[in-house]
Amino acid sequence: MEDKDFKKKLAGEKAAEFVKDGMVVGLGSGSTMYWTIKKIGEQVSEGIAIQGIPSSVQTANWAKEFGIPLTDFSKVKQVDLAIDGADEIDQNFDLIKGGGGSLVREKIIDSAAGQLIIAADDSKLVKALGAFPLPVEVVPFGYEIIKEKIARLGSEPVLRSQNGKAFVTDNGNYILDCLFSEITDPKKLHNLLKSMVGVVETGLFINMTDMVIIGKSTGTEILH
Ligand code: ABF
Repeated sequence: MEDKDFKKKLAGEKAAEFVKDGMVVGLGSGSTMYWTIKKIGEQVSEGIAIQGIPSSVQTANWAKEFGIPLTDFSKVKQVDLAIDGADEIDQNFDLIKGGGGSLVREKIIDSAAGQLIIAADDSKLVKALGAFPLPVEVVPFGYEIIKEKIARLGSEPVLRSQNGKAFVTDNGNYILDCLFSEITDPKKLHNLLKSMVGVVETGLFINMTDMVIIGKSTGTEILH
């Protein structure tokens, strides 16, 4: 296993330790979350009773594979704990997410959670957000107009593609990956983007994170 994957595994598995009997647990997406979901599956097989709310089709598939009972917002209105990954984490624990394309469902779940734990390898810690292109989910109709508007904010948005076609999210939308180099005021940028008609959500997760678990070569570090 590569060093980075090992760190993801450490962080992901550590996060699962915060899952307790009776909880409704928001299940994030991405390769770090694979390890969290697998570990929670082991806890379920040992007898703890939890219900998971998956943030992507991939996560739902992993949860089913590992025997985690799933629920949804037609049955529960509150999430006790959400565990999720990130693409960048700054010193205020503000995040860029959405590299995997699941930002809308992740944000709905993470916002509904009493506690949000982010698990990531140490490469995700940054001084300022922005080196990672900010994913912005947009309605396909007229996305060209939004692309122009975002470009005027000082970015070069790129329509995400997969196998030569536009990437389509679990919600049937497109993603514009917007490189801003350095995001000095994440809240202001998020508000500007959200005010554009056709923008569904941005990958800026501001003031939501309660705890960060970092996987390093030497073990895990918990940041509050
Ligand atoms: C999801 O998975 C995303 O929001 C983020 O893009 C990604 C994290 O990636 P990984 O855990 O695969 O490094 O949580």
